[in-house]
Amino acid sequence: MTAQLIDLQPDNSTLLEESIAGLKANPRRLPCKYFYDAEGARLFEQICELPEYYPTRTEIGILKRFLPEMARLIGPRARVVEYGSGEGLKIRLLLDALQTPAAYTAIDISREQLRLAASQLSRDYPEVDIQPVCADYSSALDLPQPHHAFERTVVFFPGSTIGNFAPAEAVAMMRRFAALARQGQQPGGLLIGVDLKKSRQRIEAAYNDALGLTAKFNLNLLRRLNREVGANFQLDYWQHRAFWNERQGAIEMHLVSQREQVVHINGDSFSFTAGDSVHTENSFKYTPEEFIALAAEAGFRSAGVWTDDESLFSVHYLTL
Ligand code: AVI
Repeated sequence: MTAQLIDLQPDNSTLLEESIAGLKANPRRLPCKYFYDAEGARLFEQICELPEYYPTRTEIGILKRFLPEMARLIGPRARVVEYGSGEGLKIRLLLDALQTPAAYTAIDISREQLRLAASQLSRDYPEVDIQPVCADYSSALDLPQPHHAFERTVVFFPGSTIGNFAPAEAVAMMRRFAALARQGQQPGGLLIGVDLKKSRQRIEAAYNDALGLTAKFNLNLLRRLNREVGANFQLDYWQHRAFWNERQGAIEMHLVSQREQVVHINGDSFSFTAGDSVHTENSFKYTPEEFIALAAEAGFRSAGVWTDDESLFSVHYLTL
């Protein structure tokens, strides 16, 4: 049976309002969740394949190696809720490892990609209740209850997307995960991928790839604002910049104005001089200890941490 998509996707007025508020703020910013229109989602998939972008392949390696152990800790008849399900590749590894998974709720902001991934999963896992929900998950969501009985709820948040939230927002989000993980007959947990701190050189290379795909991904945000809310950004007047901010423990992505210019969006005008920047993304990295301390603020305790041989990436299982 094809899974019925629940559409809670915000409309363009939210994109417009949040972008204008961000461009009026000091320092100027644009929300990174808006990277993922159809083109942005496609570019992100390509970034994940790049030799410099180590997180995806390293996390998949950790999952393939340690999932039997993770699945034992999770237990049988789980309902899995994934935030930012994307192409739906990692969930297959998890569903294959779990003992009789009951339900899978996939939440993503990219509607078409979600629809496709959910229909393929419904075909390949007919015994699992697949529930696609198209939504911006950065604030609280009313999720559907599964049709199948389940024992515990496990939140799956791979890819180090938690790093795209500032630490205080990450704690607020994990508090919502904790509330969700309490649903079911038994307390559940959070299986989460977290990128590790490492050399500046290695991190900066991952966000400044030789093919320029990350630059395209960053600039695509301006293309989206032009198309969807009638902005008039000249793409060749902007340049991608990504650097490691040691004090923050985050890689920062910016779009830097290459000249003096005025941009119009829906009756508002924004003036930029050469060198002015718009902050588009943070990607926080944590040591295992730092992340365990952060998760503790949300009520979680560590039940296991797995890393690769080079200590590039970590996967945590946290319980209540
Ligand atoms: C989705 N997120 C974890 C990616 C990251 O690494 O922060 C997004 C990304 N930005 C640039 N490259 C990839």
